[in-house]
Amino acid sequence: MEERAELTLWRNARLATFAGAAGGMGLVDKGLVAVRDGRIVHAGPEDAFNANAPVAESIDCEGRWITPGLIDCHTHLVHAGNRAGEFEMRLNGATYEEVARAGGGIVSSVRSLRAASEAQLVAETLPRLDALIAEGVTTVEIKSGYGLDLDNERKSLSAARKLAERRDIGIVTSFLGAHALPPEMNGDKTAYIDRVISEMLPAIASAGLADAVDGFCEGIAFSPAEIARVFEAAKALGLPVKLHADQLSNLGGAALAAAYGALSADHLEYTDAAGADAMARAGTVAVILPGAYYVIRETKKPPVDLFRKAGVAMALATDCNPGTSPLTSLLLTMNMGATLFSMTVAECLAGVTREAARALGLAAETGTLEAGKWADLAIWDIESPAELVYRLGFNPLHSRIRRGRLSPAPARHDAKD
Ligand code: DI6
Ligand code: FE
Repeated sequence: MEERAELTLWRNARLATFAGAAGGMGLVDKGLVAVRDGRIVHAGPEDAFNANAPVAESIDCEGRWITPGLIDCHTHLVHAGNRAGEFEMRLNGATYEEVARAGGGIVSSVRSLRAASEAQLVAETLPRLDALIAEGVTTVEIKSGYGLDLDNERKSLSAARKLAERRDIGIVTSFLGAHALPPEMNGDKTAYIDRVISEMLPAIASAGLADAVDGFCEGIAFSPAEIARVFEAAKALGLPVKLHADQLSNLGGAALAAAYGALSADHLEYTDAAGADAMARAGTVAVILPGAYYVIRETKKPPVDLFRKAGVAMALATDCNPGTSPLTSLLLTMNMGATLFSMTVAECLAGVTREAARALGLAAETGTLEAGKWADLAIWDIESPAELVYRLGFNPLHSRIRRGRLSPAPARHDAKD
């Protein structure tokens, strides 16, 4: 008889699988998740499951809800120091653009990151990562973009990769060399983009440090033509692209991202109908980032209704960064998505699971409870999925399973272990 690896069962659970018809949560009342070798073999009604292998362990979930492990698909988690001072400037009336033009903003985080060692970056980032993990996050995307030269971008992405050795979590990296112009380039954006394309990107790609290439298309950052050059170079290296698009103005970033078949276009407050249609045709996910909208007191909302009408998938992410979104809670992010942008409970939850996986090109591996995918689960002490979106500042996570294994809860604020 064929030897089969043993099964682990989570039974007597209610499931939000996010499988099946788009838009639905795939709810199952008396559900069971069966796992073998870290992958789901069944996620559905308990009575539709026949164990075809020895059961190593059977866990009674006592009616708790199981969702896919949460996915934060847009973060700048690796950074050094903080910008609370700038926050105070903005409280006194300065705008994000004014702060940036006065030499603050991204460039001040560049100074701090360049001064930090890789080990310091890892140590500084662990408490932020632990805050995400404590809410059931099993996959996190982390961008570079505060190094802005080869050595420092490499250090930043390498620190991101190292986090996966320190915690039980999936880390996906994006090279964001085209985030801001470093001061040593003296305003020469063309020369900097030359450097990104010919020096930084090839070295980072050949070191395997980037899973995707990102850019910031904005008046205070790079033009569509400059971003297009970066995307051409990424394409030539076989790397998928994504874009910070239409955050502060409409430069046609969403359509540009779509033209390159981007995995996602992110922010999108100023995206118009043409941009949304282009994204729909390309299958580019709209990553909505309410933390940044909230912190910079933006008043123009991302066109959620246009995305719905056009059939653009929507994800939600923290955009955790020291300037515009010092946010390390996907639960709060969902509440903001609902309260600020009128996203539904199903949209918010799909936005941090199924659609977030899609935004990272990981839809075949994670993001739903479906046979064949990694057994990345979050188990919750709640009575309905809406509770995950409804509360502010309360964390009902019961346990977190990654690749079929119960993860120990991280020691909060302990970066030294
Ligand atoms: N858009 C943002 O919101 C962040 N980066 C970006 O391209 C801001 C990053 C920062 O201010 O440090
Ligand atoms: Fe961002």
